[in-house]
Amino acid sequence: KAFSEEQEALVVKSWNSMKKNAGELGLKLFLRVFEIAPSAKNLFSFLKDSTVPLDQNPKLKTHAMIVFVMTCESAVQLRKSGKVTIKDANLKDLGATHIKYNVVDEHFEVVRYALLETIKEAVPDMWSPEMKSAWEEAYNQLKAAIKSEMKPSA
Ligand code: HEM
Ligand code: ISQ
Repeated sequence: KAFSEEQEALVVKSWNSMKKNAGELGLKLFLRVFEIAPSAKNLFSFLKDSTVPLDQNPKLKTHAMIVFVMTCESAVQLRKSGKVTIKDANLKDLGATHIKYNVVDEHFEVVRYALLETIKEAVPDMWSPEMKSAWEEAYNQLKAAIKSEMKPSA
């Protein structure tokens, strides 16, 4: 099914309203992920051996923000061309990174769920089933693009 202009608008509109709080949202996204899957903390090199509290970790907020931004960009691409394309070299790096850190399917489910919950709590007045499925579709297509590059290297 095609990604519509309305769906793109729902994603972009909610992100525009959220991005001023991007740091706080990023922290929330991480906390939500670790609430559901505590062991996922060990995947992140900057968290595994860190002695600073999560909310003071400088890398955490920027890392989480990337997930929001990339999902939002996916929505724009989906509407424009019907597919998600990430610049070739970057996509290969992304695939390689996620393979290297042993990210599996279940993790993608956890992050999708946590992302949607975080958005819902950030923009409760805007939230709707349509908004949910727009973000979900953008995320799923982005996930598919990353996973297509997550082939074990020979
Ligand atoms: C690294 C995005 C899903 C765990 C990264 C990086 C980006 C990114 C941009 C940095 C790339 C690099 O350092 O080369 C995304 C997006 C996702 C996604 C857009 C979903 C569509 C996941 C999932 C997990 C995960 C499901 C597992 C919980 C990691 C880890 C790193 C990483 C462990 C390396 C962090 C480090 O430097 O220690 N991700 N990611 N990612 N991601 Fe993801
Ligand atoms: C996946 N990859 C990189 C950073 C992330 C931050 C929060 C949730 C998932 C992530």
